[in-house]
Amino acid sequence: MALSFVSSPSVVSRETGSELGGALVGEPASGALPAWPVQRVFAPLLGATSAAINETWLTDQAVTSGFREGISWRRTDGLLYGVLQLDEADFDATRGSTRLQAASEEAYRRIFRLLDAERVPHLWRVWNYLAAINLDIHGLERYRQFNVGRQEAFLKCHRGATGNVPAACAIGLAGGPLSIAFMAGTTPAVPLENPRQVSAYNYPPDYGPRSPTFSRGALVYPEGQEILFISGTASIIGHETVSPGDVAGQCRESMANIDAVVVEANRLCRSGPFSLGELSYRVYVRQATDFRVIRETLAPLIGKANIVYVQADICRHDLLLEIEAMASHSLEEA
Ligand code: 3EB
Repeated sequence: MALSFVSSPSVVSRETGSELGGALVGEPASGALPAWPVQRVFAPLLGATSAAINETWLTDQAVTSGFREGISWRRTDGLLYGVLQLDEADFDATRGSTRLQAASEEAYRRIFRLLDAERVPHLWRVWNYLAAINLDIHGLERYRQFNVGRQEAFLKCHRGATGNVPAACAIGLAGGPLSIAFMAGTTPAVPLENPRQVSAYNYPPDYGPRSPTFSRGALVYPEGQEILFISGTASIIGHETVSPGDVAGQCRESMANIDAVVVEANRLCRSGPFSLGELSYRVYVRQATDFRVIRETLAPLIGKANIVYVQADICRHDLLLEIEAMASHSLEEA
């Protein structure tokens, strides 16, 4: 298949020429990073046999790389993967904007400029990480500050902030810079929404002055292939958190939401239907003490799928976990 995804416990640094980019998730012992764009997700792995895992996108197409706008990127003819880190301390808070808001807006503006320059206009999937995501500071929770900056960039760059927006996750880490990885393509994504949930871009102002700019999932089309990205998914129905304080209940609601996005995907997909058992999952767990209950509750719902558990913060105080997932089908076999 043109684009594939591999997971390895070691810090792979020898290039084979087919790497596009990826993520290093966990708390690696060594600081050595591969030559391709890698997003560092510095957070404890739960239930893993290694301190860190390297997740890498491989391609059988020719790649070129670059560094521009502070973005480390690598691309094929049809798609581009990039990673950007911004230090909030490099930005000024103004009367109307916090440092994080300014950094978030700048990050997305840079991404859009790069995509314009590289003529890879369609943003497919974004992975957002920021420190202290639930901290209320300067009168607004940091996740909400991020949302203001992100939406502002979408609007100012004439991309619109509803409907045709990327699949995403936005996760809190203990520290570190604002870190954003993204995959974009020359062909449009088919955005997916969840009929059980209000679209995040239509959330009411109870969740902050600007709504989050993401879709619940996306179908994207590297050559000969269909990839399903399911955005970070939590225990939310309509726009409200359900089962606060009940971690098993939140597991079941999150999986019901993922199932609903898969049903939507199967209504619109070009390949055969996607199933929960074939997805690769990343589960963000707020409290490590909930890990066993979460693993036991998810096991019968997910089957023997590939699951990585990471301890990290979720964007609402009352959410105890968030689950993202993806799968790939070949269109030739369909
Ligand atoms: C939610 O459904 C949970 O701000 O990019 C999930 C996925 C969530 C992505 C984002 C936030 C984001 O609102 C939080």
